[in-house]
Amino acid sequence: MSRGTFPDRFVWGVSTSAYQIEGANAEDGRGPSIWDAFSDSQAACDHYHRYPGDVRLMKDLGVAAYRFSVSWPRVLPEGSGRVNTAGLDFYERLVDELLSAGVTPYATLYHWDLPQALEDRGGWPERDTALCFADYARVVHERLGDRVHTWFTLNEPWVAAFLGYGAGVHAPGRKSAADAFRAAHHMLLGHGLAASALRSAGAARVGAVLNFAPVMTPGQVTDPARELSEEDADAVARIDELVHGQFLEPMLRGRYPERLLNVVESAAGLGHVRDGDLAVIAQPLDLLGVNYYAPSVVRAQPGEPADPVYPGSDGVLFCTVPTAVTAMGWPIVPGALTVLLRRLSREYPDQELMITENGADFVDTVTADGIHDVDRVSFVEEHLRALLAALDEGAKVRGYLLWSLLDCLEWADGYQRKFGIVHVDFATQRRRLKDSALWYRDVVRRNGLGDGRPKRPTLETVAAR
Ligand code: GBH
Repeated sequence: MSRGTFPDRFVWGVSTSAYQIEGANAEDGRGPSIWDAFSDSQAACDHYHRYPGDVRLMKDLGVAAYRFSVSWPRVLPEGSGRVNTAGLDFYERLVDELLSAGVTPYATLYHWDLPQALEDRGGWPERDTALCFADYARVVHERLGDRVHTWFTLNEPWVAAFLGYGAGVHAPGRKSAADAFRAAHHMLLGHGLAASALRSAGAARVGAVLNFAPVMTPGQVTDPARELSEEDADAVARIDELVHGQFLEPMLRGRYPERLLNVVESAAGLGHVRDGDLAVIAQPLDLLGVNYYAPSVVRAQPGEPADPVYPGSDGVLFCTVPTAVTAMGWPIVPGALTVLLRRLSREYPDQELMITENGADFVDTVTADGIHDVDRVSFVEEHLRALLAALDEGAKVRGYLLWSLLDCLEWADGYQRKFGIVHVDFATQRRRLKDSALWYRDVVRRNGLGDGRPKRPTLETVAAR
């Protein structure tokens, strides 16, 4: 059992993304993004105007790091070519504010808000978008590179490609497996080109952020060591390659998983994967960002048709499990984070990691005397214990960035989903710290958890029921 303290210099922070908090979508020369047309963001958190107050909140919380994203269409309204200096000015003001508050900025270059102009030219399924992305990375680094030392290229390319181009539930709402695979490859290529551009421009640390939903059977949710039938093992491996291997292997080993290539080929052909691309994609990564929310629970089910989110998933059934869930209905399985970090450490032993997102939406109890979100406190606490277990085993996890600082715009789900440790009243834009923010401040201050036991049933107690 771990003592509950984290390594020296462990980085505590919070994460957000541009489209989810900034608002001001038509201000100071920003061009439209694919999300403007897809969901009406209104003012979001009006962070574009309220960033000094938001930075003050971070300072009050005592966090060392803030991961935000840069809006591509704010910097390049047409996606390429003309630079909108007013857009860069905003990020410069934000970064300066952070630095003077003692908060280290971590910049993500792409958190899903593709300039609409590039979508009009074919979007990520077109190779040219990858080249434009590298140019954009250069432009942003040129302005901020003297002050921002940690850069993430992409956030969750799987989500952007497969929910955006494959299943059509995210912008730009296209529904084609071929487009999704082509988009994924071009995002990887864009990552590689941008990473090498950042590196040659002198960036200190370059990383990428992937979404991880450890794939397990219902039996493994309660007993991670459970042996699988051949059929279930195959179902797990196929989904794992699609969601994780498709990105991890090219980025970290310069290759695609063999079996996945067959799926890609039958959906999209392989003409878009050119000689030399994988070498470009496999840039050394200083930091792999790990976003973890929930596992994917599957088992083999002969005859089951493919899920549109997961091309080639015929014969795989996505299951619900009798664990506690968040308001989104996502199963709460902290132990899956330990399993995930153990696996990454085993397969990519030299790779430094950072938890770049973890958190949950719950229905908070809003009262005059405070905002009570005991479920969120329990969620984060249990995940931090799961992280400690992995750290004790030697996982190279350098920090934990909680999603999210603010209640914000949850993409296609709108404003009803609350992931913040700070409550936002969208009518007045008033911010109020939730109990979880006060609790997180103590964790950060102590660099560790108290002695309190988690309040929610753990994996073990679920198994025992
Ligand atoms: C993150 O994505 C985002 O980076 C962030 O912007 C967002 O606000 C946050 O999480 C909270 O959602 O088969 O369609 O049900 C999380 C992405 C969520 C990806 C769940 C896959 C299930 C796929 N993941 N999801 S689906």
